[in-house]
Parts: sequence; structure tokens; C-alpha cells
Amino acid sequence: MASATVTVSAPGRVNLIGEHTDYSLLPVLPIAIQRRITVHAQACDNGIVTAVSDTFAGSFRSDSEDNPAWSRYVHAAVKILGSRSGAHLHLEGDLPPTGGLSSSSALTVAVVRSLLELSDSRPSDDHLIDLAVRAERGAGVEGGAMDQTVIVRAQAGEALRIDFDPPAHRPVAVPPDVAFVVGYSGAPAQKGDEARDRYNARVVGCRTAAHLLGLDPPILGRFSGTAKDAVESLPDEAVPPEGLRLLSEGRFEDSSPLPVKAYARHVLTEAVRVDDVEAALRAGDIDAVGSLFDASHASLAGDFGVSTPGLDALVSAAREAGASGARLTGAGFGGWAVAVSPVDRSPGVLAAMATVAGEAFVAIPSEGVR
Ligand code: NG1
Repeated sequence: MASATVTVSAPGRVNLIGEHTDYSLLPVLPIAIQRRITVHAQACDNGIVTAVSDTFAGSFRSDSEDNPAWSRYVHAAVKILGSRSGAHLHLEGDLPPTGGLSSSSALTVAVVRSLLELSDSRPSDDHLIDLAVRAERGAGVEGGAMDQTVIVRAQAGEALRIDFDPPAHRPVAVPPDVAFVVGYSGAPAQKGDEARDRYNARVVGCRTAAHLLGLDPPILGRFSGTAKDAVESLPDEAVPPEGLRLLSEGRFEDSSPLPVKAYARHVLTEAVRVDDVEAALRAGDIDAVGSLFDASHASLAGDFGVSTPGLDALVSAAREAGASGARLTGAGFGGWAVAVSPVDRSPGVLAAMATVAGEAFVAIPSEGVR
């Protein structure tokens, strides 16, 4: 007998370091945050899933071809479950849908778990992460598993160091005198649009770099040398081989040459910065965390080409207001930036970041889905 109603709440995330490393199976260090999406789900006996949102207009129906753009991830969740039981979903929350804070993964995780719980099936953490990752890839972005993993596994007060090959995770306590301030760049980075192709170009470019380094499977995380070794042996640009352009859903159509040397340099140096930020947080060395944030932003803006004028403005504003360092967080192409600051300087950093697009807040390391 199905339960009549369930409520599931999933947090957004701010990635502290390890940007564009997860799909190369290299580590990441995100936190879950206090801003959340909540799904109130009610069983229906008509076999149809419907959804409405407090934030967006229009409604979703699983038997309709004409659904609003915001419901793409509801559709993805229903599809991965092959749901045959009906439900009505009411979505609400305070997680900005502007890209970079993982609203897509929070929504996907919350919908998958609420639909399973309605049919009295409580998924294991591993199973929930796997379903949510596959659902999102089915929606067209060939992402890694960082967002879904931290959204499911995070604990309050802690960052989560995540490894993918082999899979492992461990908590990293956030010192009480350290604040993470986030600010909006003024431009959305929703991956349904042009940003999806720009993101997938990085995935295919990293695979191509790994292939040229002789790795099989073509995953940069399998490279055993240093970033310098890789960079020295790679050409500046390469056309991705046909087989590496296959995605979970469809194919990456563009066959222009990709800047594989610069992509590999970013990914392999960023992976080292994950170890270094983890060590600096454990040592309470906020200046070291800040310098590593700055180096990450320079690499993402230069080699990886995912920053924007708005993100650069946020990073500069934060540093000028006394932050120890700042960087874009998430995929880039718009969205949000994160600054690390001593707690006593965080009000000034917050005010400075809010001047860019009017939206900033202190991100509090929070618990995962519940
Ligand atoms: P956001 O910021 O949510 O678009 C994306 C990917 C992550 C990771 C980051 C970049 C998804 C669901 N998320 O995050 O896996 O690759 O970019 O570090 O694809």
C-alpha cells in the first residue's frame, strides 16, 4: 500500500575547489548549503505525475509533450524511474535557479526520492546518487557526480571530500572562523541552453586529451604523471575522435578542434589544489585556502575559458573588500562565485559582492537531503 504523502527537502551546493574535475574522475570538495528545494508529493491513482512550482509558472504532466522548461528535471526523474504510479508534486524553496548552485541536481534528487518513497521504497544513498546522475545525463548534460553526491551525503558544519576512482568520501570540518560568501554574477548559467554545449565541449575535450595521452578508458584521472608531463606531450588543439563525442543522450555534434593542452593543464592542476585546500582547511590556514581559490579562478578563466565579466567582477570585489581569495563556483558561464573570508570581514565581503548583481549570502555548510 503506497503512503499518501511525503515531503523531501534537498540542499543546493557550493563547490569549494575541484572545478570541472569530477567527469575526469578527479576529486572535488563541495559543501551543501542552507538554501533548499522542497518537494511535497501526494500519491494519485491515475498513473500520471503532475508538478507545480511556487517559483515558476506553468505545470508539468508526464503524459504531455508540451511542458515548461523548468520541469526538465522532473521529466528526467520520472523517466529514469520509468514511473507507472501517479503523483502530484508541489515544489517550493529558496535555492536560486540561476545556475552554479546546483538547483538542477537538488530538484532531481528530491523528485527521485519522493517518487520512490511514495511507493514505500527508501533508496540507499548509492542508489539515489546513481539514479539522479543518470537522470541528469538523460537531460543532455554529460556531468560528473559531484552535485548529487554532496546533496545526498553532506553533514552540517562539514565540507565533503569526494573521490570517484575508486569511490570514497570523507568529511572535512569547516573551521568556525572561516566564512564562505557567495554572490550572483547577474547572468544565469542554466545548462539547458548554450551553456550545455559549452559544458559538453569541456567533457569531450578532456576525453580527447586523455586519449592522446594513451589512456584507455580516456579519463584524465587515470594519468599517473604530473600536469607538466601531460602539458608537454599534448598538442595545443585536437579534433575529438568520433567515438569520444558519444554522450549518454545523443552526441556532441561540433567537430571543431578543442584546446586540449589548456583543458588538461586546468584539470590536472585543479586536482592538486583539492588536496591542498583540504590540507589548508584542516590546518585552519585561511590565507592558503584563499591563494588556492585565486589560482583556481585564474585557471578556470584562462585555460578553461568558463568565466564571464560578471564572475570576474565578483571575484575582484570580494578580494578588494578583504576576502582571502575568491573563485567562480560550479560550471561557470555565468552563475555564482564564492569567496573565503575570516568571519569578521565577511559582512564587508558580502556587501561588496552584492554590488555586482544585488544578490549575495553567506553559505552555511548544511546537511544533505532529508
Ligand atoms: P553546475 O554548477 O551545477 O552546473 C556542473 C556539473 C558538475 C561539475 C560542475 C563543474 C551537473 C549536474 N553538474 O555543475 O558535475 O562538473 O559543473 O565542476 O552536470
